[in-house]
Amino acid sequence: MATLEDLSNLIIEGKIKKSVALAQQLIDEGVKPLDVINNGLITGMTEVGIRFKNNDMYTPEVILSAKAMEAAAEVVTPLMAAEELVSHGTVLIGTVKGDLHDIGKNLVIMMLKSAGFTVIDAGTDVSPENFVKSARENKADIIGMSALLTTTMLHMKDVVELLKEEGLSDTIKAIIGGAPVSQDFADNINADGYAPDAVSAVALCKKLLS
Ligand code: B1M
Repeated sequence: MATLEDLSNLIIEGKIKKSVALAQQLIDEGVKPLDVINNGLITGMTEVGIRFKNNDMYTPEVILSAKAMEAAAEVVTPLMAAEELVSHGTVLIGTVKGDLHDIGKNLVIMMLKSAGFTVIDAGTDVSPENFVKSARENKADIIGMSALLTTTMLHMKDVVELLKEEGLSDTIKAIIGGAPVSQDFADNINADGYAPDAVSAVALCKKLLS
């Protein structure tokens, strides 16, 4: 019988087709979608993050793992809607202008979705204007910004300032994350919060909207 641990291992190995097939098999066998995400996909991707940090995995392997995770998540996420999760609020999330790194952002999205948030993925290379426009259009409660480059993280400040200029700072919170940013940086640019990882991002969004 297939297990969630088998799925985690397939994610770590970056086996895209097998991950999709096993996610479907687990669902067919009655495993809850949220369990597949939390204890299969995220467990696998968390291990990938640890191995990557320790130089036991390299970029191409991380990308394959992320692709496997995303493909398997596509099988599972629509079923979560069927479980009628009550939304905790709407988070618009994207990678900032000039930045194409999206593996971490996608992990944060998965975690937020599995925790019951409505998430709008603004994609990568998102300009400050588009962050604010899209947040307004989608009635987002929170804008989440991800940056992996020391050059692009500076655009986070532009989003915070634009929100203020447009009188939206009280209604739309701005939070940041990504390897080069920190709580100090968040304080400096007057962001409403910083999260070092995907799990903390969920806790932060819950705190801001409670
Ligand atoms: Co690039 N890259 N990269 N890269 N890349 C880094 C970031 C770098 C540190 C590598 C290095 O030099 N050691 C370096 C940045 C140096 C710097 O600015 N200090 C770098 C560089 C220089 C570049 C290019 C400029 C290289 C070049 O072309 N010369 C180029 C830039 C392209 C661009 O964006 N314009 C580039 C390109 C690429 C690839 C396309 C090859 C690929 C990205 C593929 C993709 O994302 N689809 C890539 C990758 C994979 C990396 C590394 C190796 C891995 C990043 C990653 O995915 N980590 C990275 C090296 C490193 O990080 N040590 C590197 C795994 C991921 C799970 O972690 O994204 O940190 P992370 O997300 C975490 C947390 O940070 C947090 O939660 C996540 C999960 O726990 N988090 C949030 C992230 N966003 C959050 C938002 C939140 C809350 C938490 O709230 C909103």
